[in-house]
Amino acid sequence: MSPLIGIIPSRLMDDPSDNYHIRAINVAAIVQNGGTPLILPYSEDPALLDRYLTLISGLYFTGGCDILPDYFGEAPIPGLGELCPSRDAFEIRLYQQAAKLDMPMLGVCRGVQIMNVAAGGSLYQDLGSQMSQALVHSPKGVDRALPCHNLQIDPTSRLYSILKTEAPAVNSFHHEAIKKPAPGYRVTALAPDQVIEGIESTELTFSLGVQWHPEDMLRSAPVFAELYKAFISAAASYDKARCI
Ligand SMILES: [Mn+2]
Repeated sequence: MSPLIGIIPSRLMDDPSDNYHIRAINVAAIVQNGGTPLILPYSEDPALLDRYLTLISGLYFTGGCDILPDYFGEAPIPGLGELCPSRDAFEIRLYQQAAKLDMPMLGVCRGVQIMNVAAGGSLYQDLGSQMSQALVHSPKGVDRALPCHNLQIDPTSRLYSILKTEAPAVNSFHHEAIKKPAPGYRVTALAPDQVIEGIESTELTFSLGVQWHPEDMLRSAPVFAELYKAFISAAASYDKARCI
């Protein structure tokens, strides 16, 4: 049976419409690669979180706004962008509980950043002001499917075994990035300026994330569908093991 994948929507702190947002392309990436999507509204209620975790077999952390630097022990710098503290708190709690269950997790862009922070790592709040040699990682007004920079993928990584390519060209829509990878995670991909573009857990069965947006490139770079297939296949195995 197609595993239920929890997808976390985005929301902005100062949005007067008070809406959740989910890009349809994120839902399509799950559906087209064999998952059943379930969008998870935020909650501080531990009972509701537990209920979510008993329903789903995989967690998909999507893109969105910046992360409260307090979570990695820093004060905000002027380059920090829009925040959503209620999302940060929800995702960190969800990550930590899902990690205890060894539930498969996939993160893209902000998604990999929040996974890293939840697991004890840190971020650059703003590459442009904190990393002098950084290339452009957030080009303005470009098609989201267009590549922006290349990557070097570590051939010994899980990510490489999924994508089977060492130097893909990827899109890039971020100004934050992983600074210190969390304990229990390894770096899997670097941009030419050494910005970390991928990490994966060395302890959990399937917990990995990428800094680019594979969901926007599934037509131009169909190889990125393998990332979703591998994640959803891990979720299917998790679901099967739980039912025994
Ligand atoms: Mn980038």
